[in-house]
Parts: sequence; C-alpha cells; structure tokens
Amino acid sequence: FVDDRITVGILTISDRCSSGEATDFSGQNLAQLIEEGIIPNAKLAASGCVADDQRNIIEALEHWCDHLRLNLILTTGGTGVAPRDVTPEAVRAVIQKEVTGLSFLMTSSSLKSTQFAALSRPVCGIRDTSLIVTLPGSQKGSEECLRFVASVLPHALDLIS
Ligand code: MTE
Ligand code: CU1
Repeated sequence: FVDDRITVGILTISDRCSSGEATDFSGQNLAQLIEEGIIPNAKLAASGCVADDQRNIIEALEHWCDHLRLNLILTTGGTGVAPRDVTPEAVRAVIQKEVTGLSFLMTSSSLKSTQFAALSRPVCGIRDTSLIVTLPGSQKGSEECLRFVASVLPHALDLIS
C-alpha cells in the first residue's frame, strides 16, 4: 500500500502568534479545511509558526521543500504593506518559478468582495516539486483565498510532481 496523497504544510507567519501573544486561528482553520477535504486527496503533513522575519521564513520553507518534500505549502500572514510584512520577499527568495496566475486569481476574486485585497501582495511559485501559495493573515481572508485557488491546485500539483 502506497500513500500517494498530496502532502500539505501550513506555515503561519506572525510575530504575535510565534511569541504566544495571539492564537493562530488562521492556521488552525486552514488545517481544518484541509482535513475536511477542500483539496481532494490532500492530507496535513506539517504545520508551524514563525515570526515575520525573512531569515526564519526562508529556513522553514527550505526545510519543508528540501527535507520533508511537501507537495503544497500554504503560508498565512505577512503579505501586507506593514514594515514587518516580508512573506512575499521570503517566498520569492526560495522559489525557482513564479506562478503569477495563482496570485492573480486570489487577488481578482478577492477584490469582488473587498477592496482591501489590493493591500495583499501574494507570491506563489514552485521550488522543485513543492508549490508555495501565500494567503493573507486573517482567518477570513486566508479561507477565502484558499477557496478561490483550491480547484486549480490539484492540476498544478500533477504537473510539477
Ligand atoms: N483577501 C480576502 N479575500 N479577504 C480579506 O478579508 N484582507 C485584506 C487582504 N486580503 C482580505 C484579503 C487585508 S485587510 C490586508 S491588510 C491584506 O490582505 C494583507 O494581510 P496580511 O498582511 O495579514 O497578509
Ligand atoms: Cu488589512
């Protein structure tokens, strides 16, 4: 028996959650959505939380791509315009190819319900056989964005594996 399910990692990027000042509701909710099957045949394989620090984010992503060899990594948080928001820069440093259409799909779909979607700077892309998707930090925003891309992720993962 070979378990060929899509392995998913959820990385929360938040100073306040990593210090214990805040509860990681977004990460917990994303984990629940994966476990409920929002992406068919996917299973939660890793979850974690790091501060809004580019070096820490890069280390976590490289570990999950290169050692755990996760198929899909969802990040939540740090996509905005505040001084500490560096998720897009960290993701750009680890991917080999950017998938601009996934970011476009999230932003264009989100703009239909909130103009504040213009303040998220999603960066999605591929490192070897891992696909990284950056979701906003709020529980609502991260769930909405995951729902917008969920239906195209299995085909993307087929193509890169
Ligand atoms: N996208 C959706 N679909 N729904 C939302 O509520 N919130 C926005 C945006 N994207 C939101 C959204 C807001 S208010 C901000 S500030 C940015 O995401 C950046 O969020 P982040 O810095 O927590 O990643
Ligand atoms: Cu905001």
